[in-house]
Amino acid sequence: MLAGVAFAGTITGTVMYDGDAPARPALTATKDQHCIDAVAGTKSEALVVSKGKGIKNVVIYARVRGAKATAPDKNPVMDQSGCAYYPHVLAIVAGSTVDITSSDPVAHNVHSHAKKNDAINYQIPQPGKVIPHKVAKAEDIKFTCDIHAWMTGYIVAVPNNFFTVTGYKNADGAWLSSADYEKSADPGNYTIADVPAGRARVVAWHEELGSANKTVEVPASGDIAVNFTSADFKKSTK
Ligand SMILES: [Cu+2]
Repeated sequence: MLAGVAFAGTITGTVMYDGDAPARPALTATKDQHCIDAVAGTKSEALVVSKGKGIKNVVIYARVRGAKATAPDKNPVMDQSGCAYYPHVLAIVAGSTVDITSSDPVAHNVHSHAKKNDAINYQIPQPGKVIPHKVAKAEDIKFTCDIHAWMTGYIVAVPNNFFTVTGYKNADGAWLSSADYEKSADPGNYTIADVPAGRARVVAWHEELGSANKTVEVPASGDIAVNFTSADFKKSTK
C-alpha cells in the first residue's frame, strides 16, 4: 500500500416515508400585514414528503472515530424570510458560527431553545441586521419567534464534517422549496463522500420522526448504501 493514499468511501442512500404521508397543515399568520400576505397559501414544513416518498429536511451524518470538526470559512446563514425561518432546517458542523439575519421589513425575534448551547433570544428589528451566533456543541436546536407563533426552524449541529440534508438543494445548488420538493420524484437521496474507511455510525435526524441510526463498514473505495425509512426512526425522549 502506498503511504499518503486516502482510503475513503461514499455513504449514499435514501430516506423514504412508509405509507401515505399526512397532508401538510396550512399555516396562518395572525399579525403584521407583511406576514399575513407572505404566509397565505404556505404549509407547515414539519414533515414534507415527495411524490417519490422522499422525506425532506432529514439531517444525516456519519460518526467515525477520530473525525475532526472544521468550521467553514464562510458562516452558514439562517434567514427569516416571508415570516419563516429559511432554511427551515440548517445543518452545520459544531463550532460553526451561524449568521442569523432577516430579510423581512417587520421585527422578528430569534428564540433558541438550546440546552447544550447558548439559548439566545434576540430581536431583529429590521432587515439586514446580522447576529453571529456560535454553536459550539453538537445539538439539534429548535428556534421560534415570540412575535409570530407559527415560525419554527432548526439548527442541527453535528459532530464532524460528514453530514448532509435531504431535499435541501436542487441540482444547481439553490434552495429547494418544500412546495417544489413535494411535487418531485426524489426518493430522499443523500450522499456523504470521502468518509474514512472503517466503522461508521450513520445517524439520521428529523424534527417530527426523531432519529435513527445504522452502523456500517465504510469501504476503502466506492459506495456503501445505507437506506432509511420512517419506520426506522424513534422519537427523542428528551
Ligand atoms: Cu417573527
